[in-house]
Amino acid sequence: MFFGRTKRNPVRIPSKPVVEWKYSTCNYCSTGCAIELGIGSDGKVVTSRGHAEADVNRGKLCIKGILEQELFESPGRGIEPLLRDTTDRPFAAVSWDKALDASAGKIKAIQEKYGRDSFAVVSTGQLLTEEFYTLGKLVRGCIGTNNYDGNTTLCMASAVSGYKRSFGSDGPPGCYEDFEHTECLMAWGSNLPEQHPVLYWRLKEAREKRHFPMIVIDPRVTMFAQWADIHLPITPGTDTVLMNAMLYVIFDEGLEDADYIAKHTNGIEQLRETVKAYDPKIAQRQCGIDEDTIRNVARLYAKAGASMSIWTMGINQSTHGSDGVCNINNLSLVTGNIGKPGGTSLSITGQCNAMGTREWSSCSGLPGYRLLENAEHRQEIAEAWNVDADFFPPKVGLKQTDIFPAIETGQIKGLWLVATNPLTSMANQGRIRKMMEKLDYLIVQDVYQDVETVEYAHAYFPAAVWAEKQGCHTNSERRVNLTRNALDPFAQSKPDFWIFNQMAKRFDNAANMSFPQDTETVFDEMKRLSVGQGRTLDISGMTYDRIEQARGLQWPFTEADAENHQVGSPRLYVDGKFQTPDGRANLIAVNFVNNNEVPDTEYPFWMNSGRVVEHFHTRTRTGKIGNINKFSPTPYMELNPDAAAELGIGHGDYVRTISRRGDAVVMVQLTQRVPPNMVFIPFHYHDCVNRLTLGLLDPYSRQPAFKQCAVRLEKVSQTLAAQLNLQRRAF
Ligand SMILES: Nc1nc2c(c(=O)[nH]1)N[C@H]1C(S)=C(S)[C@@H](COP(=O)(O)OP(=O)(O)OC[C@H]3O[C@@H](n4cnc5c(=O)[nH]c(N)nc54)[C@H](O)[C@@H]3O)O[C@H]1N2
Ligand SMILES: Nc1nc2c(c(=O)[nH]1)N[C@H]1C(S)=C(S)[C@@H](COP(=O)(O)OP(=O)(O)OC[C@H]3O[C@@H](n4cnc5c(=O)[nH]c(N)nc54)[C@H](O)[C@@H]3O)O[C@H]1N2
Ligand code: SF4
Ligand SMILES: [Mo]
Repeated sequence: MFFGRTKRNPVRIPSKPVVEWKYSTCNYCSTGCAIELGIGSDGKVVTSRGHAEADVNRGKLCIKGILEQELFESPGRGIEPLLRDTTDRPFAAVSWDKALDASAGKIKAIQEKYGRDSFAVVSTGQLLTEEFYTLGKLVRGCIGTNNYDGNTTLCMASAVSGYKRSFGSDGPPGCYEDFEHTECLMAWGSNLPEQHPVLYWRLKEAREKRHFPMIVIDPRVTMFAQWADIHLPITPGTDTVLMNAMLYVIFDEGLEDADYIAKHTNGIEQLRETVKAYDPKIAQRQCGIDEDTIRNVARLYAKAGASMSIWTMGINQSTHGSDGVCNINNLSLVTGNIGKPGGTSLSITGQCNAMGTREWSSCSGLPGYRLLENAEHRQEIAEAWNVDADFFPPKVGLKQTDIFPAIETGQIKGLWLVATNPLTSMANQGRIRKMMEKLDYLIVQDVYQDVETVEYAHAYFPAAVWAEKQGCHTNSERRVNLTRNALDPFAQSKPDFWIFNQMAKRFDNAANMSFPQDTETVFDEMKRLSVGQGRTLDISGMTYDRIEQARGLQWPFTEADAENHQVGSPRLYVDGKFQTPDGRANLIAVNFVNNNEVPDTEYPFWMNSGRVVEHFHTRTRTGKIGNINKFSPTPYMELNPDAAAELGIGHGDYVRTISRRGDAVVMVQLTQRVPPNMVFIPFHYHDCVNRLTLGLLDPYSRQPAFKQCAVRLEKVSQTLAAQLNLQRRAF
């Protein structure tokens, strides 16, 4: 018996003959999946697949990775360089020489008039490592501004700062394989199944083979929380209280690893003293997790043979971000869970190459984790680059979140944005807009010419995207992986690498320096700078071919490792020696001070923000791929049905969301995922959540607390709101 049509035409999938497979690494999240791009007879990419032999993803890709090849010819791509004198005039298309000459001229004129630091550069975590290194050489060695940072300040800065405070150096000490050995996993403020889907799949596989307790700490009932054994719906911003209460229980019940503490750490007395004030009886009232559960979780964690913590933005994007990271490290250290299989403190990175920029971009110092504050380091790099060491500042300059206020106060007059879209991604958009208006000169270098920030640009540089370039990424487990260029750059766009090299030629210092024209030579230069010196970041044994053969190699990877056919180093600090002067890790006592904007009678809801699986950041890429954008083309919020009923708001209604900074009209999706006093809004949409956010800064990392502020909701005319949102839906 047939229903519907009796004569069915079978679905035909057109064959896509592949002439060659090109090796590549996904350019979205930091999981670092290896991709093979299938090139057709016309030289175009016709299909892609996850690399079956890559340890990271073992053939898998998530929805973003599998459709990533559709980006190459997506709408809005930058075709040619654009210039204009003032932002109220239309752009004129110009040659690369003209765009670069004009921009270099403006940079120099601003610096001559207002000082070298009056021109700032803000980059990203999404370029290739060789590009980061070259940009660092250009900015620190030629342009010479100290106001140079990246969007990683919105993202990983607290993890970097916490690692440095605890272990004396940045660098996640664990690896994905730790899932296969751990006996207890705590996930702090991470929604792994949506934000790192293939990594979540690795975790799920490990738990299917051998069950171990999984505890998810998140104020929302995320997909991750739903699959956890224990979900701790913490009061926003109070993770450090919960951690202190766990430490209280661990010390109170003698569950610590006294031997490890004595041999490998400093600061135990202060830590013991500080956590005395966090008896779970008292702490439960602050963090919203009841006393018994705190004790239970502390025991599970401390008694397991190997325990690990992973975390992402629920910790980093907080006024206590850096302290939260130190306290996660404290939990690991006092229980001896560092450097052993399944026992670690692993920050899950965000962007595909946020690690590469941390290692090599010179944003927070000099290449290879060198410090501007260290005269020897300045001298080493000065010699390697052939620059006068006095040209380098002896202290690191402003972070991205301080650069923008410095535009407001007139200290900074010019800005070069590389692969970041701050008009949508920074907190308090209204204020950012005012800041951008004040710039004498703005260069935007982006794959797309329709990104919001271009509205304020004087110059637009069209960049080649991902697999139109060649170079490396480093993922969350320190694995360096390669992208071979599969295609030529679109229209007149150019690889960022080429743009930096061309810009360098226009600065006097470059005459005595070398800017190699291919990324492999740059990689060799980085290798030389990574050798020995006692730092963990050693890539001297890697080559492009070896990386491709191994489908990614984890640093440290020395020449001796290469000769011994090693596959890289899965873990750091295996011997309990840290990167501090005496080789011991620091236990950092952390006190909680409640300095957030919290809900009150006027603004009764917490506003939480973050991501969904189908979109990436400001949607410049995923918003253009129909099969991705269709899942959530409209800005929406998660709202609890009980709260909605009280306000007379229905599913699918538009509401005006108001904070002390601004307002945004957002569609309501009713769900029990959020508690009645919270709304969650994905941050992917322009003119949406970041019109509302406050973005208080962490004192150490300068990272904004995107996850906490207070809002109220108002009903609005549904017809007007629908019209407004229709305009915003599509690019
Ligand atoms: N699909 C997709 N994947 C991505 C990205 C993307 O845009 N889209 N971006 C990449 C990047 S750059 C990053 S940084 C990562 C981010 O990855 P995640 O950090 O996993 O993602 P978020 O949704 O920003 O935040 C995670 C969770 O933090 C919770 N949270 C909020 N406040 C608190 C709190 O006070 N305490 C705790 N414990 N949790 C809290 C939120 O409810 C949210 O569920 O994702 C990467 N992967
Ligand atoms: N409210 C709220 N705000 C947040 C967050 C949050 O959770 N909540 N998360 C924060 C975090 S963790 C992050 S990482 C930031 C991200 O914020 P942004 O960095 O502003 O976001 P993206 O959309 O990734 O911007 C990257 C830009 O680079 C372009 N691009 C891509 N590839 C290339 C390339 O190869 N070359 C060049 N030149 N351009 C390229 C893209 O088109 C895009 O315009 O947002 C932050 N903002
Ligand atoms: S999990 Fe991350 S790296 Fe892997 S395909 Fe998805 S977006 Fe790309
Ligand atoms: Mo991020």
